[in-house]
Order: sequence, then C-alpha cells, then structure tokens
Amino acid sequence: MSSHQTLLSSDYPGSPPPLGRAASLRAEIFSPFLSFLMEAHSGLSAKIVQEAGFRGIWASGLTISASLGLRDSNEASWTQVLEVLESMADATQLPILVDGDTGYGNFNNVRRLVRKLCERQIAGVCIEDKLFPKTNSFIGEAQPLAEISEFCGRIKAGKDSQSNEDFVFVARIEALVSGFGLGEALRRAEAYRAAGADAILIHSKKSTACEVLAFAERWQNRCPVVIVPTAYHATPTTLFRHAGISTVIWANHTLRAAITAMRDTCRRIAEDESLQEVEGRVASVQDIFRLVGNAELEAAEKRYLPGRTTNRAIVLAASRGDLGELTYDQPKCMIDVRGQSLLQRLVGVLADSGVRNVTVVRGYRKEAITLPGIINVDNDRYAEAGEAYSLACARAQIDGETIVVYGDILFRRYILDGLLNAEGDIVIAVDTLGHPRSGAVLRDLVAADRPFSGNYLDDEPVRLITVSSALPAPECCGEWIGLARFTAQGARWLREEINLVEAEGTLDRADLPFLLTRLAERHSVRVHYVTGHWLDVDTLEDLSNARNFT
Ligand code: SPV
Ligand code: MG
Repeated sequence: MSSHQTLLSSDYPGSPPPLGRAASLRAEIFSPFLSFLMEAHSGLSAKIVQEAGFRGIWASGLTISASLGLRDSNEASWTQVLEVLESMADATQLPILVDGDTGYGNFNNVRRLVRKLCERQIAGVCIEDKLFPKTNSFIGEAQPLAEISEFCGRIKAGKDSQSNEDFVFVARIEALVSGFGLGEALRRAEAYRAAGADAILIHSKKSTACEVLAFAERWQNRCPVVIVPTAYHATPTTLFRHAGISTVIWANHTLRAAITAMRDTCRRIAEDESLQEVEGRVASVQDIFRLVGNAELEAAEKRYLPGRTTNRAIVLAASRGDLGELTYDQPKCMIDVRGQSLLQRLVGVLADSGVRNVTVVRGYRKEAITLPGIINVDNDRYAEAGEAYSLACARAQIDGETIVVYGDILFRRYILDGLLNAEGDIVIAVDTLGHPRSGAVLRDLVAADRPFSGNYLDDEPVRLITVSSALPAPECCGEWIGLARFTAQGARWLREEINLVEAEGTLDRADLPFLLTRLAERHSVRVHYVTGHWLDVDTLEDLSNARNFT
C-alpha cells in the first residue's frame, strides 16, 4: 500500500515551504496528502485563485482558448498560450501546471515548449497522448490516440529539455476517454512512467469515478496519479483520498463561473438600460484596483518619482469676477478660452504634471462647474466671505502635499514643475515683473529677503517677507502669481493658520496674501521666481490675452 493510501489529511499542514515554483508543485504532487489545482486562464483569474487559498494553478487549454474566443482545438498558437501563462506567472506566486495539449506537434515541439516554460517560471506541463491538432476530450467518441512509442519520445524529449530539475512532467492518458479500456490505460501508464513522466493524469468522461478508481487500485501509485473530475463531479472528495490520488484538478470552474456572472449582468443591464440593479452585486472598481495592486504602484511612485509626490490641488473658484455679461450665468473660471474653460485648462496643466486629485471650491453659479473627475466643495457664502474662507471650506483636503491655486490663472507647465521640485515646506511662485504684462493690474505684490538675481549659478533660497496689494516700490520683488505648494508639514501649518484666523474672528475678511504673510512670520516660506509665461484674468483685456496665451 502506498503512502497516498495510508496518510489521510484534509489539509496540507502549515504554509508552503519557501521553494521555487517547480519545487512547490513537485512537493504538492509527491506529498502524501491530496492536493488541488484550480483552473485559471488569465492574470486576473490567477490572482483570484491565489486569493482563495489554492496552492497551485491549472492553466487549462480549454479555458485559455475560450477566453480568447477560440475553440479548444489548438486554434490559439502555443506562443499565444505562452503569453497568457506569462501574465499568470507575473500575477501570482503560485506554481502553475500548464495544459500543454499534445505538445503542439512531435518531440521537437515538446522540447522547445518545455524550454520556454522553464524560462517563464512555469512549474510543470501536462501532455496528452493524442495527435496535433487536438480535440477536447468531451467532444465526440473514440478520438485516435498517439502510438505509445512515439508519445514516449515526446516525454523523453520534454524531460531532457527542462532547465529546472524540479519541473514536473505529467503524462495524460486518454485511453479511457477514447474507449480503449483499463488494460490499455495501465499499459500506457507504465510505458510513460518508464519514459520519465513524473506523474500520470488519468482522464475519464464517465459520470462516476468508477474508471479512475479502478485505475488507481490497479496502478498502486507506481507514480502519482492526477485526476480531473469534471464529469464525475458528484463523487465525494474523500473517495479520492482513500484511493491514494495525488492531485485533483478543478479544471474549468473559474471561467464557467465568470461566464454565468457576465451573462446575468449583461442581460440585466440590457433589459433595464440602467446599472441600478447590478451595482453592489458586481465587484467594485476599488476591488479591481486592489486585485491588480494599485497600492504598490502608489508606493513605488513615492519612491521613484521625487517631486511628484504632490498629487492634490485646491482650486479657488468661488468668485464671480468682474467681466460683465460673460459672468452672468457662470463664474469666471468657466469662461471659454479657445474651446476650453479656464478651469479645464488649469486642471489639464495640473494633470500633465501628475497632480490629479483636484478639489474646486465653487461659489457663484456653482452649478455651472461640472468638470468630470474633480471634487467639488461649496462656499455658499462667496458673496460676503473671501478667499481664506473659501480655502477653509476645503480644509479637509489640505492634507499631505498640496497645491493651492487661483481658478482664474493660466501658466505654462514648467512653472508648476519648477514649484513641485523646489525645496521648502511652503513655496510660492513669484513673477519678477521683468516683462510687465500689458494692462495687467498688479494685485499680490511680494517683498522677499532677496530680489531675483538672474544669476544662473545663484541657487540660494529666497524667503518671503510679505504679500500685499500695496508695497513701496523699493521693497517689491515681484508679484505672486496665485500658485503655491505646501508639503505635508506646510499643509499642517496652513491648516493651523486658518484655524487661528478663524478663532480670531477674521476669516471672512482674510485673503491668501494675508494668510501667506502670517505663515511667513512663523515659518520659512520660500519664493520661487519665474519670469512671465502666466496670466490671470481680471479684466476683458486679460481675457483677450488669455485667448492668445499658448
Ligand atoms: C482542460 O482544462 O483544458 C483540460 C481538461 O484539458 S478537459 O477539458 O477535461 O479535457
Ligand atoms: Mg485541455
């Protein structure tokens, strides 16, 4: 009696040993416990199999073909199958036993297949003793079998070609399926074992397990036995354990489950012309993100994209502005500038620089702000309360690295990129006013500890002293363009300052220059000088400049 028959356990104890994938599959197949391989046909389904706790994957020829919309008749080329296998191996850590059909030809095709599978970290292959092109075992009767000697050549060639000594070669016997009986199956099993097969897959399409159990009894585990109980699905698994079966393959149930779910969902949506009934019954989009590992990408972006950790922006767009009829039924930020609103252009520049989490504080004609993919926060007191109050409305969003920007400005992307890469917990973009904009009203004048030097080699930090609408000319170093960046620490200071101003009862009247000046009194606020290439839209002349802005 073999060890498969004497040791019965419902679970392989402990977690899998830290082996390579082929060694893990070998350990499963040669273990004294019953093992299970679950079908997968794509990277995603492989992840779901792993998530369910299976210790190995059956890469089914039937379901990989079907998921490509093809028949299980070698219509998918073997390199197409290899591509799918690669995505499954990339998506999981599990060992994969691939259904290699008949080996895609003769011994020569088998050895090339095995070499490529080993290169791609596939743990084992199962080859069936039929002829290329194959037909699925459940189709028709009495499919012709390969000559035993020829098939043994395929096995030997495969075993001689494996570059990983643990790679598992399973020889699949179709004698029972084709109606040749137990004697022929046993004769073939012995020949295949002698040719070097690590295990035998004995296939049957009977609705009971009688054939495979009879085979197991006569075979006496001369090498491990693998079965596929698709047709005899009602057989209790304990019978397989008692028969000393090594491994059960649940061969196609992931795809079959998906087909049922996809069909039900599609029908429902088609009939209802609505998503109402299906939402909550289908996996969430967040679930997709989790399965494919978006969190890892976010962490990697933090590691590998320094200066792009700022992905959040708050756009202050509550005011009506003073542009007459143009702002009769929309706020200034929604005015069209060559086919796109100011706000759309601004959000586009932010996105181009990797800042994609955008909150817009709306106020006047808030219903006109309908941009997709942005978070809207409302300042319903826009008529009596100013910019600092608007910013306070988005207080919850001032968290982590944050850009704060006026909703009525346009700037070239390099200005934002420069700000994102600048040193300092709070950095503001300041125009040196070397090339005054025609007709522009200067609004937020800046006093700093050093004027712009224009010296290429000068990278000494410049600190903000004050931002104000009125400054004596000698003190003025430039104009704040309405764009500021805060690190996580800077954002904390900004929140604290807003809270303080609120507690003092002056939040309604405060503007951003006031807040920045207060911050500069307590902390280091850096000035990042720029020389033009931006504009704000306060007047009709500004608007015509904006329409020419490139
Ligand atoms: C497969 O899953 O592709 C198989 C098993 O080969 S069976 O469909 O039962 O032949
Ligand atoms: Mg198959």
